Amino acid sequence: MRTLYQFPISHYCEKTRWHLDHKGLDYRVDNLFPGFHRLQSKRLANIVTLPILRDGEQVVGDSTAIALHLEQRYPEQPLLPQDAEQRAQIMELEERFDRLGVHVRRWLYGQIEDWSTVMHAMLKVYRPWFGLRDLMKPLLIDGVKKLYGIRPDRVAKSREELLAGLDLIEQLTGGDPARYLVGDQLSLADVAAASLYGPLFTPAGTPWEHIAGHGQETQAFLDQLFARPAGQWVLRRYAEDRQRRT
Ligand SMILES: N[C@@H](CCC(=O)N[C@@H](CS)C(=O)NCC(=O)O)C(=O)O
Repeated sequence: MRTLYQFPISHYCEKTRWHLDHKGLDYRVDNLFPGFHRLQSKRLANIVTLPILRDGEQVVGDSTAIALHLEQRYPEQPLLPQDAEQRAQIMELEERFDRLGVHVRRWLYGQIEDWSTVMHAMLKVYRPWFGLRDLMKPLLIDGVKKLYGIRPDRVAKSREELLAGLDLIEQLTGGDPARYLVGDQLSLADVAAASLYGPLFTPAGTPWEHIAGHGQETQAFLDQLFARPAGQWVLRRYAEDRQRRT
């Protein structure tokens, strides 16, 4: 049996769920409590971040390493083509979008004015533990801000970076939301780009759907991003290529 150790709203965990679902693999999720998760993640894979996948005897941490593990162990429904040149390009993009995921996260957290819906989405899967879960909220908000470097200068830099990532999607697809980033099939590059940019576009059925703690100015900016071919591309990947477990 497979177990995905995750946080529901993490876009890196979403990337791994997408990989697993694409290959039609069964798994159970174990939602670790943010902060305390490190005790378990260290023990499981000697890392501090999630996702981590237990696949039978094997434990693999980091969404890219998990993706490669799944490609190797379950070659059906490949997300990496045979062609060596395309594979190299896809892996380069996969890693590039992984780095951009950090900027998407920092910029978005930097826009939050009302943390209630974020905290609700983050913590609703855990038991209330006699009110302890809710008492943790202020600590978690503070922890998130420190951990992800939510400072005005860094948030502003992340905005530039995330825009450069959207430019890259448009450049690679020629501005056509129907096209894939490399070749004519869904690959690890598309899954990385779509899942890691997903929180900006809140596709239906994702954990980000009902999160809305930002102000009007941010919404106006997001509306511009929605209208761009890259925004439509993310939504299209979700609509057409994101198979979900039933
Ligand atoms: N490169 C890692 C990044 C994963 C990551 O940043 N996960 C975040 C959640 S979005 C995390 O676990 N943060 C908790 C922490 O750092 O303590 C991957 O691809 O798996």
